[in-house]
Amino acid sequence: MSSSSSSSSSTTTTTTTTTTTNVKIQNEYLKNDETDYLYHLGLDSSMDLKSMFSDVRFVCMGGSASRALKIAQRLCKELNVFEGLPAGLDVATIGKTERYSMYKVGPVVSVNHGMGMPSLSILLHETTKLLHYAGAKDVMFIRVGTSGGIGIEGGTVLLTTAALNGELDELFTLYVLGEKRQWPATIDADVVEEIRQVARAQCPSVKVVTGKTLGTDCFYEGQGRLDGAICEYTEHDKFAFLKRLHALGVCNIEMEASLFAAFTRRLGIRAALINVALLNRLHGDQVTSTSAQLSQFTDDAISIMIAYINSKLTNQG
Ligand code: R2B
Ligand code: URA
Repeated sequence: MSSSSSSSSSTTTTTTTTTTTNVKIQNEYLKNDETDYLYHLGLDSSMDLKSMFSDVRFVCMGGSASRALKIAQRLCKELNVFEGLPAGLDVATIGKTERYSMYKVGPVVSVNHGMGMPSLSILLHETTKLLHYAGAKDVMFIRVGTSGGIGIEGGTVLLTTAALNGELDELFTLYVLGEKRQWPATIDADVVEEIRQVARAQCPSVKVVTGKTLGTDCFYEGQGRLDGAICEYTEHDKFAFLKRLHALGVCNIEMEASLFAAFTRRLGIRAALINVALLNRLHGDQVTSTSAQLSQFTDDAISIMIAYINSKLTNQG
């Protein structure tokens, strides 16, 4: 784990990208003229997706619909390239909201992905196809979420460098056609460093660290908690597991990182994971912070994300 917090230097990385890259898909079957229904989003490829989404440069993803709304509302006020909505108006969802709530503020989409990788997977596939059909270029996906820290206190923001699966490998595992498939689940080190520098300069009061993340399919047993409805291991086993994770450089546990890192990597989409810890799992399992504290924790992670987006949009035009 490396750490940067408060007071120090205020250098902001500026990287200029000169080439443009379309959002790619890897599926020969979709290269025909039939309409592709993005069922869970309530959108389809026969719509004028180009006029709606071709300018998208960032997709912000968080678990809950209320976080997607909060991010959209903050983007309206804080995004350098967006002049805000006329007084009295609020942001509105796009498509249907049964499963996901999507908003667009200038070149930034904010959408929730639900809890866990199955829900995130649907969103990643459909959002990627949406942006592909729309002809969007140089798009970056950012997950801003919550997690349980390992050796870091509640309120600390972790920038993930690599995500581990249940076997503690830096891989995402998925069973496809009855076979186990695995892909690397790392995050581009340059992206991590860029965000760390922006955070240090723009959000100096937030404690920010970099490290690995364990992505699990279960909040309770999968994360070694002692407070689930079922627990078939001992407290000793739990701490041996957390210490093993810590020794591997894992600083937090959540439920989406491995898929997020691997999916974006497979399609060459720039990606970042900005997760705030809600608690230090070495001290307990229950999330006991007040709602005001929890809200501040996520606000801080969102502030870092928006500062980073602003730095990129300002530097690259
Ligand atoms: C973090 O928080 C959620 C579980 O409470 C899950 O989506 C995650 O990754
Ligand atoms: N989200 C998780 O997945 N785990 C935690 O401990 C806290 C939030």
